[in-house]
Parts: sequence; C-alpha cells; structure tokens
Amino acid sequence: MEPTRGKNILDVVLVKPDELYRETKSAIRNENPPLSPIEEELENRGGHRLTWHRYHQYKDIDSYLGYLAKTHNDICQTEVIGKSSEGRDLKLIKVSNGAANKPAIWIDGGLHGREWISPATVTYILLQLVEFRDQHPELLEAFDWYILPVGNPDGYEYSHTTDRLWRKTRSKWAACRGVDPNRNWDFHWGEGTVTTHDSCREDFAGPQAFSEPETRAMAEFLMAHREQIKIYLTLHSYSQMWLVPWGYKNEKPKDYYDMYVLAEKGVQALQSVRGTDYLLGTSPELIYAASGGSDDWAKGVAGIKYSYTIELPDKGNYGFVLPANQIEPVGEETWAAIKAIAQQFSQMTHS
Ligand code: 0X9
Ligand code: ZN
Repeated sequence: MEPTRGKNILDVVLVKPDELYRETKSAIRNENPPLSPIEEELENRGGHRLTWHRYHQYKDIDSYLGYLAKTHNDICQTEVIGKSSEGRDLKLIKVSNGAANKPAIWIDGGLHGREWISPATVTYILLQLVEFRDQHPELLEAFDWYILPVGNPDGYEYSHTTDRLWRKTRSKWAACRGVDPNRNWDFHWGEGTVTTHDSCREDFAGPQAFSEPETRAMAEFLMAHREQIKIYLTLHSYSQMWLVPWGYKNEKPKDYYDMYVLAEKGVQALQSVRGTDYLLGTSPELIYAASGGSDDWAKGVAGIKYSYTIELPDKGNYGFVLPANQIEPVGEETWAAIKAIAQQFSQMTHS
C-alpha cells in the first residue's frame, strides 16, 4: 500500500532543509500556548503543573512522575534507570497493583527530541492508567506497566530551549553533536547504509552500538525484565503508522502474522474514536529500512514477541510541530488502541 502523506517522509525526517525551518517558524510560534495563572499557581502548591493542553518541558513531566508516586503510592513507583549524557534522570514509573506473576507492558516516548506529541501522549496514558484507574480496573488486574515518558531528555530539552527540530541525543563523539537513539541499538547495528556513520547526519548511529547512556539504560532494564514484558511499545511521530518489525530489512519475522493481528485490534480501536487513519505494516514497506531501532532490538535480542513503533499524528501538515490542542484527541485515540491490545492479549492468553 502506498502511504499518503503531505510530504516525502525522508525529506522531513532525515534532513533539515532551510525551507522546513522557514515553514515551521510560524507554526512553532502558534504550537504551544503559555501556562494559565491557575497552572502557575498549582506549581506553587506542591502539586504538579502538567496539563494536556500544552507541551511541557522535562522538569514538569519529571515532577508529574514524582507526584504520581506520592499521591498514588499504592500502585506507582518511580525508578531512575540511568542518566542521560548531560546528567538528567531517565525516570521510569512502574504501575502495578502489587500482585505477583503478571505479564507487563512497556511504553516509552520521547526517544526523538522534537517529537513532542510522544511524551505528551505517554503522560496522557499514565493519567488514564493511574488517575482514572476505576474506569478500567481490568488493566491493572491483568498487567504491570513500565512507562518511560522521556527516553531522550537532553534532546527533548534542547528542542524546547534552542532548536525546535532537534532529533538526536546531545552526546559529543565527533564533529557534530548527538546520536540518533533509534539507530544505536545493538541488533544489526550500523548495517544498511554507510552514511549513518556520519556524525553530522540526523540518523548518525553512533561510534558503536549502545554508545548512548540512554539506549544502554533502557536496554539493561528491558533485558532484566525480558521474561515479564510481553508487549514493547515505543511512541514516535509523525505519519500515523503502526510499525511492525523488522525495521532493518525488508523481511518479516516468522510470527509476523501474530504481531499483525494484535496490532490490527489496536488500529481498529484507534480509528473508531474519530476516524484517524493509520497504516499498518513494516517500516521498509511503508517508509524506509533502518537498522539499530529499539523495536527490532526488543524483539530480536530481548525476545519480546509483540514489539511495535507507533508513529503518532499527523501526516505532515504540521509534522513535528503539532499544535497543543491535538494532545487530548491524540491521547484519547492512542489510549483506546493500547486498551484494545491489552484486552486482546489477555483474552488470547486466557483462552
Ligand atoms: O526512523 C525512525 O527512527 C522512526 N521514524 S521517525 O520519524 N520517528 O524517526 C521509524 C523507526 C521504525 N523502526 C525501525 N526502523 N526499526
Ligand atoms: Zn521518532
């Protein structure tokens, strides 16, 4: 199937032409409204100031995790699984009712700095899972959840303070700063093209696999919990696609159909919310082949059978600079998808 997009994704994702900057300048200005006085006040009351109608910097997301761990300490626990190159915490939150021997679902976001809708959606998922838990008690009955809203905090922060379209980490190995954290995982690392060994490219794979403390910390955690984690989800943007491994080559794993069928449930539930259309397939089929991705590693090395990359909206109209009024609608439909695959997985394993 031919993806329908406003722009050629390779132009937008992998290069950063001047026109893109010119074009996005006014979009960037309008993207993110300031905090309201009530939100500012909340911050001073020892609460949190995270909202789902604007994009927030790392510290607001970080303190929301702290807030959840404090106010919902019966089900939430935070863990710093490592530090970024610039020393920021990689803070993960575990949501669990404490009962033993349950399968787990992992969700990460913010691996690419500029994809702001990703951490916003991951925190929306947390909000539903924790603060609205009474609406879907079965989700905590059936699963433990490991959630890392910002996998690349340095890149995320840099995209807020300095360069809105920054994608990579902020490490410095060579002439140019930053490594693409979705080319850095140790599964067929560096295969495919020679150019990803150029530090100045947006998809620089790094000097070696797992050169980045961010990807290393995530991999160590996933490896330590590989028996328990049954579904690996990583949220990116943009293009409205649900990507199934393999991403590194145009071939499908033997159990592709199992992965496809579960993903289909997610896509159907998502589309039923407000008709957003998603394409389902592999990355080489729908966009391009790229090695060193977290999805491939989760499946190929950690052995997590159901591993997916979800490319959130939109399809290129705003691209990475999606207006903040889209956070709630995107959150709602993505949450519907995640609920659907969780429920389907439970049914499959209990029949
Ligand atoms: O290129 C990427 O890393 C992902 N797209 S994005 O626009 N968010 O950068 C797609 C990754 C798909 N998975 C693999 N190729 N393994
Ligand atoms: Zn991405």
